[in-house]
Amino acid sequence: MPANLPPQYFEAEKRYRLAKDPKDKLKILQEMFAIMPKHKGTDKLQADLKFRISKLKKEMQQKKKVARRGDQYFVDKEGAAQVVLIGAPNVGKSQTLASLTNATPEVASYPYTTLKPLCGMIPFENIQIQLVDTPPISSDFMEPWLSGIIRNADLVMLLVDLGSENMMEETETVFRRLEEYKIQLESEERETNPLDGIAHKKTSLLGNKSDSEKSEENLALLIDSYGQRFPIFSISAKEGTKLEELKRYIFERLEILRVYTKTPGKKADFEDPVILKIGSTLLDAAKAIHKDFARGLKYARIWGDGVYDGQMVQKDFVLQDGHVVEFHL
Ligand SMILES: Nc1nc2c(ncn2[C@@H]2O[C@H](COP(=O)(O)OP(=O)(O)O)[C@@H](O)[C@H]2O)c(=O)[nH]1
Ligand SMILES: [Mg+2]
Repeated sequence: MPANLPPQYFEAEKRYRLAKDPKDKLKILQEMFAIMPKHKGTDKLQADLKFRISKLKKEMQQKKKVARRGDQYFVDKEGAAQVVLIGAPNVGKSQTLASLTNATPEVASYPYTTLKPLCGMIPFENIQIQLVDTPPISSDFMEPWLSGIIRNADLVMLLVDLGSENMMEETETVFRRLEEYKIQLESEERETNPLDGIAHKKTSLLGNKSDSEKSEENLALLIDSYGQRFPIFSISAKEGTKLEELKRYIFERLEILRVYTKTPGKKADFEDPVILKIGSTLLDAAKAIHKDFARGLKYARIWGDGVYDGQMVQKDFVLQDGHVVEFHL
């Protein structure tokens, strides 16, 4: 069946090609979709337009998340938590972002390919975790704004090249550099002491390139040198080794839990969990949803691990991952 597109469609398409601003482009695509007659003959075209609209929307979102103010970059948090990838040049930060998310950073064998932060979302079960790729840290240079990004992250993954001849030196340089910016990488997050201003950031070491020749020897050395101070995980971002395990590992390191809300007499909404820190109470959950909710909260009924179905609990009840909560105000 021929598509039989009206002349306005072609006119819009022409404007689309000339448009520069993504916002204008999006509007015109939506217009084209509205103008187009919807029948069998345009099935393919409809699907194509829908795809272009959603792709453009995604691109626009991605742009907005990384904001630039002067010579500073900021990355707005999105999803359940924000994880930042840092490390020496060429350790595979960009490859790791590319392998874990739908982002398409430049991956190259020469250093300093990545000049600004770039983020993607790691899909894990029913949630998305934000992953941020960053420019390298070396003895020659570190982008000063990178310290702000690290301070703001929920978890730091310090990448180490298990194939490198200079693995230890490269890694030590990162620690030293960050100390100059008053950032101390540690296994657990601690409050910044206002007296010294040092940020203590929760960090895991991530040995990459486990496929390379030196990797076994280097991993042993890494564990020997840092195993007491940091949890260590190893992958091959390029070969895709241990990536699924890494996603779960990151989720567990984040120490977050998911609770689902329901209204009386209805089923729970398992699509859109409320994300809370481990140890959060019923009152914390109510606050996370809405402050009025927290104010009016009387009790809740809970379903899930460690409780009997519909058990009545009070504000100080400590929630667990997977709990279904029915608030009563
Ligand atoms: N053998 C191997 N090479 C890798 C792996 N991950 C990245 N690379 C290579 O290491 C180089 C640097 O990667 P890139 O992601 O750009 O590093 P970045 O500078 O840390 O962002 C590229 O040539 C990649 O192909 C891996 O798991 N195994
Ligand atoms: Mg890079």
